[in-house]
Amino acid sequence: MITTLQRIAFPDHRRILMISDLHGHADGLRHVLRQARFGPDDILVIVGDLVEKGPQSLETLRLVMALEKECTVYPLMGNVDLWRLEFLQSDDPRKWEEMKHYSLRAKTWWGNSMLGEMCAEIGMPLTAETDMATVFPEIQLHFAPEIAFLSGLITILDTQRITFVHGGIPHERLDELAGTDAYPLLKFDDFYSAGFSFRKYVAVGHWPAVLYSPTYPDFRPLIDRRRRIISMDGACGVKSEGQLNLLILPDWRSDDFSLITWDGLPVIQALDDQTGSPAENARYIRWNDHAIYVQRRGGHQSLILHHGMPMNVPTSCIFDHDGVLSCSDITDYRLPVSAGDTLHLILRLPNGCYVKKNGIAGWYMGRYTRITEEEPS
Ligand SMILES: [Mn+2]
Repeated sequence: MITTLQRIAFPDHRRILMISDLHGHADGLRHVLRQARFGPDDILVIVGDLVEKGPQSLETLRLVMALEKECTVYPLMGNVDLWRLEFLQSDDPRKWEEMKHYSLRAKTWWGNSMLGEMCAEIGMPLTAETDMATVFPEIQLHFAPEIAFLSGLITILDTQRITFVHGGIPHERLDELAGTDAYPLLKFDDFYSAGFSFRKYVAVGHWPAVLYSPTYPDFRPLIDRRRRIISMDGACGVKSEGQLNLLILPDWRSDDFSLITWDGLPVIQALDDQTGSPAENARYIRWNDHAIYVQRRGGHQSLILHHGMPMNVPTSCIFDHDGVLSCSDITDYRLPVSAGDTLHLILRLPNGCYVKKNGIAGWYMGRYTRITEEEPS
């Protein structure tokens, strides 16, 4: 797939809404758009990765296709979207088998897969025994509109003050990038750490912004006004505590970002005040640096060493990662909380709760009341 570049000028006096990495969360997208009162007067840019890692890949595609008909929507290609498109357009039986095996495993990770949803819809549920040579032509026929939609997704959207691309760009000479292989721009891992500065804002998804957090885990978009980078992936679908980040500008000339989020977690209300621990002392184990040594394993909590530093973590966070004892994303940061605060519940231990407050994860040890019920598991 080659890089496609679309240049447009946003009209005056219209809100610009941007979001990325929907990853099969149609309900979450509906929720944030409803919260924002999104309508035909607004502009919505979806910065890639619409499908997989969530329960509603097909529904998400169709929701965006329907929105496109009624509103001004610019959906961009993500690396996962391209991966799916290449499968759906392939005539190579080995690729079909590869996708079948991936999708069967994805079902155990995320409860569903786009291929699984497609097979279910045409009445041929995906199992290890599924004959892809039979199923595949049916899929190509039945899902022709979705395939056409995916193949029309653009790589770079360039506007007056913001350039949108799923992964990142190595420089701002966009005409030179147009026509080159799109994959490096879609799967530009750890883009912010590459250190670039730009004249226009470069707005990306792909790499969860929480991985850039220097201290405690912050799931909100990273907005660097000096280097002009907006990194908005809230890790929805990738992490259980991830969220969709809908960033809103009142007008294309404005720098006044506002944020609406969705994470689907149960909501609680704090009944006690809690003093926060010093942010600079917080330890945050993240997935690209999560090897640990277990010093004392307990029923609920375990004492571990991470880079030689002791830390108490929930025992349920410890797992075997290809033979290396590891810990899923966790911090020891204690959030500053006031009685009455709304918190999103991630994990409950006998002595406290791991929660998110305004997009930041940490511990709350006080009492609380339940506002919304946990989803039945
Ligand atoms: Mn991606």
